[in-house]
Amino acid sequence: MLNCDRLQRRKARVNMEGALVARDQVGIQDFVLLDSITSETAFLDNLKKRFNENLIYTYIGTLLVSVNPYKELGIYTKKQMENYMGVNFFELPPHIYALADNAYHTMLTEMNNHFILISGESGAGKTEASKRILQFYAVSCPSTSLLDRARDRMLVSNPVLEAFGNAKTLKNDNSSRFGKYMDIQFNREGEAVGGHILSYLLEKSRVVYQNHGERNFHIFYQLVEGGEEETLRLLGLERNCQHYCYLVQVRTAKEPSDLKISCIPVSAGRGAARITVYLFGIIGSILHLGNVQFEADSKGYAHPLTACCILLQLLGVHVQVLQEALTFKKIEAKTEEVLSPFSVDHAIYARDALTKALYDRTFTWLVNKINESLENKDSTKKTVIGLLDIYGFEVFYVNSFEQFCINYCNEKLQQLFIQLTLKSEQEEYEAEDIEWEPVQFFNNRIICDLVEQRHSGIISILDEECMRPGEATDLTFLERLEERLGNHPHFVTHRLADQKTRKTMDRGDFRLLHYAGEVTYCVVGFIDKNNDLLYRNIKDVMHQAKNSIVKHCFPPTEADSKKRPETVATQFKSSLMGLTKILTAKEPWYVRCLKSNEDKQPGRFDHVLVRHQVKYLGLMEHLRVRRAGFAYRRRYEVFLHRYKPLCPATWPHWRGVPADGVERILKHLGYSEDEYKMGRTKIFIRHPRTLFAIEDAYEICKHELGTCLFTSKKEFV
Ligand code: AOV
Ligand code: MG
Repeated sequence: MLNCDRLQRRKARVNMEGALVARDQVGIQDFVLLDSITSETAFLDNLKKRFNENLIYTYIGTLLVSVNPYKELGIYTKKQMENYMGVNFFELPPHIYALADNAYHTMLTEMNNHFILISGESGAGKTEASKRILQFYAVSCPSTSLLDRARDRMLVSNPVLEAFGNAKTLKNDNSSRFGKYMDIQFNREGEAVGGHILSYLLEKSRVVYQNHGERNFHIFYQLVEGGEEETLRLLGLERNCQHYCYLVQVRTAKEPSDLKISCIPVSAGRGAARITVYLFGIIGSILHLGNVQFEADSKGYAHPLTACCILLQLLGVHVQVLQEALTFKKIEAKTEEVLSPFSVDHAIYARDALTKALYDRTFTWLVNKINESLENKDSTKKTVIGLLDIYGFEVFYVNSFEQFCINYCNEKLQQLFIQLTLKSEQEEYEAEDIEWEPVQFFNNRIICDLVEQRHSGIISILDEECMRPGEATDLTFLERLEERLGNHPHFVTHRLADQKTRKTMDRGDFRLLHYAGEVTYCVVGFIDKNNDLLYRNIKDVMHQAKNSIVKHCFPPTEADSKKRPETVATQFKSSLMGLTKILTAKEPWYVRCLKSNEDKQPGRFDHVLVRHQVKYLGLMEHLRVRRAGFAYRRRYEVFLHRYKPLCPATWPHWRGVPADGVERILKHLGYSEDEYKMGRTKIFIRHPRTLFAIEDAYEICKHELGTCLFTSKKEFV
């Protein structure tokens, strides 16, 4: 429900100017409203013109396009937030706050769930956008001191997860290396009362290896360079990143993420200090583990060069037993256990597998811990706004399993966007007999199928190879791909490279023609990373740990756990299907982030780069559908039920068919026939401004008549 102050402001505006379209005078702020932009060139010119004036936001209807300025613009102040509170889209220049505010008010009016899909390639500004939205809700939503805690926890969870889940890559100094979906829960009064975070596939290989010019997760540097003396002493760490194999990188200047950590990053309630000690104990022990080296004896078997006694203190594991687990594999024969010694390479592999598992499981533990602190146990009805901020599409010089998963995730989100906007929109017009000139678009379903289809997709083929331990290698996997997918229009191997993309490639590569561009993947490591094996005796040692987080992260291995665990890619595929389900049950809002240039240069607009993104994100198609289409549609009954007080003929009862009642209301409000269309079961309204004007009239009418006259609550279903 709108509060009175908000209503007064709205009313004043409506009285003065109707639903006026405000202009910021530079270019066009909503591509839909002005018909002069039909070509891609005009579209780009408009974006550029605005960008040059520091106007980074432009609408396509209710979709927000954002171009990364790579500089502070001073547009996220408290004053700005206040300006946008309770304001309809077109009354002020486009802003992320306008979108956040409209999602919020629609949620409260319609009492249903929403989500904001923030997409764009790596470095385009998704994480920044998601933070701005969260901050906006923290400031704009009503709150009581009791609720402040829930709100504050939501805000502090962000830097904590960024510390553990973000890292510098060649594309972005603060790149998200995990996918994040956060539900913000609101009560009927619009107060933020709780939240829940789902995280998706952390790029854990980064803990043990980073490409040249990239870094490990921020938390390691924050600890080593920013941790207090006493903390470092307890962890046995030196204040020098170069000392740690997992962090050794050529670094030029201090990175922006080198924040000092002086406070506990987990609001864990009672025992927080102990938990922090355990948490940093794990981070410290990972650095120590990375420095454990092995030497070969005369038979070529691995022996640790140094005993890493500090691990006893930090993890609470028996060092001798751990060292044994890193250098021997336990094989269960019929009656006894046999120890099979590792080579040096094998021992390093086992060590790195442990480190990755330790970090990954600790990250999951952290997300769960944050969720506990955000949980609202109150059983009253809540509605949610979900914020989706994932890792963007990325292409590096060498692309591996991680990029394959990240880019697949982006294909899925593009597919969802297409489903929800271009496809279903057009199908609905057809079903409703609305006259319609179909808009052609590229449907990336074909690429999603190529990756995920059961039995014949890349993930299935990879899983099949993973089922042949000892026989399958990365190269046999590549052979299977070639045999089974060689003819697919979006799949290229070195044999066919010249014909399909006119670019040669290495024997160990395959190339996918993604919606956002070509990516060449190197198959090395695919089988291993997908299997993600961790030897059982290592798990057992970790389960014995005194460090309670570690113990929790490694539950006892079941004696009869002969069943193969799901592979990484299959788990990821299932989690993305789950995400799609969560999202499709909610009302969507879109933020499409564009990267302005590859060099992170403030204010530079690279025409070619932006044009490419506009193309693959399907923005022109979206504009065409939006412009020719209708911003709003509702079933006649629902529309009539809500707006019948606006017309004497329909208030308090309309006895005829609902469609006629709706038409009476629209005629009474003075709308001409080109502003709406009557479908079979629904009313379609062309411009959002028409809808906003009707909604404003409704709010004023409701205020004047008194809320008691309204059947209220569930006007919208
Ligand atoms: P991403 O989330 O889309 O990439 P970020 O949101 O991390 O990208 O943005 C990258 C960098 O661009 C930020 O660290 C800021 O320096 C700058 N930036 C982005 N948006 C803005 C803005 N609105 N105003 C000023 N600077 C901005 V990735 O997580 O790599 O897919 O995986
Ligand atoms: Mg990000």
